[in-house]
Amino acid sequence: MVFGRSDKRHRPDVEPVALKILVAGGFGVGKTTLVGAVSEIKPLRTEEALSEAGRPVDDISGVESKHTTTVAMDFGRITLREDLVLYLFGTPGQDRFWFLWDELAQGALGAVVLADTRRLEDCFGAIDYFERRGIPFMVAVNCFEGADFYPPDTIRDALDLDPSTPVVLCDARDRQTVKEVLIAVVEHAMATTPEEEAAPAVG
Ligand SMILES: Nc1nc2c(ncn2[C@@H]2O[C@H](COP(=O)(O)OP(=O)(O)OP(=O)(O)O)[C@@H](O)[C@H]2O)c(=O)[nH]1
Ligand SMILES: [Mg+2]
Repeated sequence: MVFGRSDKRHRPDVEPVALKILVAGGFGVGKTTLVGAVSEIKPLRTEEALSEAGRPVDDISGVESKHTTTVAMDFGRITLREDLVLYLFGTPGQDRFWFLWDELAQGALGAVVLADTRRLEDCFGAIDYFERRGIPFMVAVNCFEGADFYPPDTIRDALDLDPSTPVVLCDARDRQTVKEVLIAVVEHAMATTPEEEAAPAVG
């Protein structure tokens, strides 16, 4: 109950549902870029400089302009609809941070696995992780300049994915294409998750 001059007219009619979505994929594939491109809050980043000591393990081929790497997570938020807010959690890309994933995956509705066709194998680990835990996921190919173009069906075959797993092309720097990816992952997760789990209590 609200008394007096309520600010009700500024409020949506329903309390928004908040969903947690993971953004995963190999090292340097554009996870931090994707979260930053759509987040309506200043994204929380945990970037550290790539170091000389890390050079043998941090393969920056294809992303030579890369000077930092995520060491814990990215965090951002986007309101997809008045009644639907997504909290985005970007995972660290490097294998030495796998131990953080179980924590990040807690309560996630679904995941976007970002892929780069120049090194498709880098996303195998993320795909295995979500398949093994039954977390609905989709693949978004981040189209870097100079990378060969493959149609989504070819990529789905190459990754040996279930035919129902969405595969879309995007540009991690472009808000509109990233939004389409996020809509696709929510729809896919809703379609594959049992109803009582997919619909969190509202209010
Ligand atoms: N050309 C191009 N460059 C991109 C694109 N997406 C990301 N980049 C660049 O690629 C580099 C890697 O991007 P990040 O967003 O840091 O990648 P990440 O997946 O978060 O990396 P880690 O957290 O270290 O695994 C950065 O220099 C970006 O500016 C893209 O779509 N096209
Ligand atoms: Mg990152």
